[in-house]
Amino acid sequence: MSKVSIIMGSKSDLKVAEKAIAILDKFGVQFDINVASAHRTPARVEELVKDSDADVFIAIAGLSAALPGVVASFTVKPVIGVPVSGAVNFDALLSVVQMPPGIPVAAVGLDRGDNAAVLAVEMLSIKDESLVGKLLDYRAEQAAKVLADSEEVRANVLN
Ligand code: RP5
Repeated sequence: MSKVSIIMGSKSDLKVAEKAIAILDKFGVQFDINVASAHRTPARVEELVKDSDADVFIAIAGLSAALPGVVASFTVKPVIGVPVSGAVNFDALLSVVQMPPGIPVAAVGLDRGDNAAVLAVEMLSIKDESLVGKLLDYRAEQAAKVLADSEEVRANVLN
């Protein structure tokens, strides 16, 4: 049983998906992953979304990135859209963010598969208390890294 369904518009989006996978693995959250394109295989997208038992979808796409919005059209579960960077960048970003009223997609930044996964874990933590502690530990890890980085920079620059 998957808690999160990751759908990529193309195999070429895998590097961005891997950032999400690393976070989901870290939190021990089960996921499924597929390649399906809103433009090239729309029926497959519909099938994947309607057959899924996941609680949250992460849809990753570049260029005219219709995928997150199309995924959202087939479910009332939350959909997190990840725009993939390319030659233009605003194409995918605006395609994901500028959804019409009534069919929202929670957009993260360009290539931010990691943030999409953290947001998915935060959503799941509403019903799964065990994830709350893990999220707080993750925040503490990040704070410790900033402090360590500061000490390292000061040691290198001020001596
Ligand atoms: C989008 O077009 C995909 O999500 C990908 O980011 C981009 C390019 O796809 P490929 O030509 O690499 O398959 O649909």
